[in-house]
Amino acid sequence: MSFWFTEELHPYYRKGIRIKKILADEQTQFQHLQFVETDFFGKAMILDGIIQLTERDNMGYHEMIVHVPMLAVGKPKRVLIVGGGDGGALHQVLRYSSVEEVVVCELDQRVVDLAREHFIASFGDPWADPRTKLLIRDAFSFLEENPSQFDVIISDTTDPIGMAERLFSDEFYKLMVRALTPNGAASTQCEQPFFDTELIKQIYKSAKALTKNPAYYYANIPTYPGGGIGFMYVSNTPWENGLKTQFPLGVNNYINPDIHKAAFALPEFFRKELYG
Ligand code: SPD
Repeated sequence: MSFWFTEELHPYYRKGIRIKKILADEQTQFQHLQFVETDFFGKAMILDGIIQLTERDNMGYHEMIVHVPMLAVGKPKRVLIVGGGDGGALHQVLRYSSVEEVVVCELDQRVVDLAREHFIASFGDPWADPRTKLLIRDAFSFLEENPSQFDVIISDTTDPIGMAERLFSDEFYKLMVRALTPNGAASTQCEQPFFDTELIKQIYKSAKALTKNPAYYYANIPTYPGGGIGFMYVSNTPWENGLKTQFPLGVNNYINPDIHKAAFALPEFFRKELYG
């Protein structure tokens, strides 16, 4: 027997999916962690009542958050993933033969352990790749203490609630840009144009003060509020550089050259809000 799961991230908006079975349900040191089998979206991971990813629609999120900065840089060698304990972004990063090291800075070991078990069919075991270096710690303090240089930084976070709120602050963007190589690029989970306009404007302002070519782009993900989510591209290197780079070996299920370009086209109300 299946039942409805309803998510309420915003007090004025709800969405629901049907769940067949709860596969894991535990309170970790940091959060309420659930893995479920859904009716339509395959397995899903839910943190504190908010859907983080499903097997069926995560490709829009992970391919876009990873390939846009990676392709812009060309041949990235060192990559940092902030959060990302589910392994979806890591799986995409490892497709690049130029990558020598990927540091994943994830707060919650249980997310990694359970995602490794439940998402093996989708992501394989990217944690076993010798290029992967998992650090179980807070990414903010990691960046404070390690101004070391990464070619690409991917901020694959939860929503700006609780501990994650700092990862959407001007201070975090300063630390992140300090940790990028001069022509490196970052992409960050940057929420929903309808619901989070002011937050996105603030983040764009920070990114604009720190780099020459920031830009906002968007992907369709039915299980996120509003049916999709946006990303902030943060770099001195224009994102358009990536349009000339070949995709890495392996299969894309969301990104293609048209989507790559079109993702940066914004609806007029939001384009005006963001770029004036
Ligand atoms: N409102 C949901 C936002 C989820 C962002 N985090 C996704 C993590 C996938 N690796």
